[in-house]
Amino acid sequence: MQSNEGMANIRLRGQVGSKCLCGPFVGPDKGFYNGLVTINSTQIDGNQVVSQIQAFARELGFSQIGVASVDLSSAEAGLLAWLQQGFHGDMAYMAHHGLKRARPAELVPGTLCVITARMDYLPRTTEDGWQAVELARLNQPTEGIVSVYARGRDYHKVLRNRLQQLSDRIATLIGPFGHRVFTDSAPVLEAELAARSGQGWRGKHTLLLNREAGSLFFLGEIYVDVALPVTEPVQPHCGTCTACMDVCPTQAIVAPHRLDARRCISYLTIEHAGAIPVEFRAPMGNRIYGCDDCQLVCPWNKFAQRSALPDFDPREGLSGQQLASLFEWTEEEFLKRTEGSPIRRIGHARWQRNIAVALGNALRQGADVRAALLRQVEHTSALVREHVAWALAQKGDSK
Ligand code: B12
Ligand code: SF4
Ligand code: SF4
Repeated sequence: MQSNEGMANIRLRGQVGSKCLCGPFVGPDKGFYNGLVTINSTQIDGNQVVSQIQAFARELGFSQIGVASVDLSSAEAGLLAWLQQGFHGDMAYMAHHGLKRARPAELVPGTLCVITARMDYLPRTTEDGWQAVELARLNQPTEGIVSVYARGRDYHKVLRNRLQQLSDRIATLIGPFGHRVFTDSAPVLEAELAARSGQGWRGKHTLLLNREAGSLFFLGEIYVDVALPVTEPVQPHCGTCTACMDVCPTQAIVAPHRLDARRCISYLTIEHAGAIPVEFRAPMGNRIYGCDDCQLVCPWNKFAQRSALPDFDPREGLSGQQLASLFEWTEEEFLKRTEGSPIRRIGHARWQRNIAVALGNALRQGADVRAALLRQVEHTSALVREHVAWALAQKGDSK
């Protein structure tokens, strides 16, 4: 999925003399002793504060709240190994901040703990048996598949806004406190923080998984300068299952909990800016933005919960659409239709690059899509032209 981090880096590069990505908190002094949070010389029961935060969070559409400590030192070696193997590909932002990603108190000095939040995104109108419906789409070569998370409003906007509202409500409870909200917007090990605070366990596909909610939820955090009592992690429940690893079309899950992003269709269609390596074009099938396969086959996703918010309702034109008609969108139409959607970030050329690959795959399966491709052979983007040429070279039965 496309992270906001790249964009945040660009914005923050202009900060003169700032060594830290985010400035330190400005807020009153706080301490924590025997479950009591001391704020402005008043002692409050930390557990009660956390329960109250849970209640606020539910009203705002979040599904669960946790509290993690800032000690992620045991994750540092794995993070470094992942980077050293080059698994991040050209997501330079993943390497930029080194170990700050695993050190919340270095990213935001003064952080004493992290409030973690998760928000379900399965659209409200989703029918039972949706996993089978989504898997069946993969066998409709002329249909373009946008992954479920990206069919509605951009989650960065939804979560950031609601995490800020949550912070404001916490302030009404405990008074002013230092905080920063994040959702995929800064060097933060989100899944790791969520796992440590009991939001679920890390599946073999690396995503966070919950017994009552599967994995179709987003994560967000509030770094705070109040030492709240941490919430306990849960046991993993993958057992001997390897369904996600077995189904992955590009073998991106190279070992349990190890993802080589360079092979992942989500990375290739969203994060990667250049040409899609030829070896991955056929396995992409008709996936044109992100990929859900490892989640669709996960047995725990039969417990995935519908979102409490209308924001993730699918927009017209982003599911059940024919590739040929999506390929016709002009840049203007693309910008109009993807306003407020995460898809907008990849831009029109990458969108068309992805669709061209899917059309080539459809052509190979005998679909009559040659005319749609021929209309774009003179495309102004060299990137799109090359993918169109590849697509037309796929052998099919159509004339
Ligand atoms: C970069 C990124 C991607 C990349 C890489 C994904 C990855 N697994 O690393 C790409 C573009 C492929 C991607 C895809 C997707 N993403 Co994404 N992504 C992120 C991002 C920005 C950072 C993840 C990260 O830190 N990776 C770095 C590795 C090192 O971290 P790690 O997996 O935790 O690894 C730990 C261990 O497994 C071990 N380890 C890992 N590799 C190795 C290798 C070796 C050799 C060793 C020894 C150890 C080791 O060490 C690490 C530390 O303990 C997060 C947001 C955030 N800031 O956290 C969202 C995030 C993880 N993505 C999210 C989503 C929804 C997706 C997609 C489902 C979107 C889609 N439908 O297309 C897919 C799912 C693909 C998948 N199976 O993971 C959600 C996940 C929510 C959830 N329920 O868990 C997040 C949390 C965003 C959010 N705020 O909601 N994503
Ligand atoms: S998102 Fe798709 S390509 Fe990436 S690991 Fe999961 S199944 Fe594989
Ligand atoms: S598919 Fe199986 S192995 Fe993969 S995350 Fe789900 S339960 Fe775990």
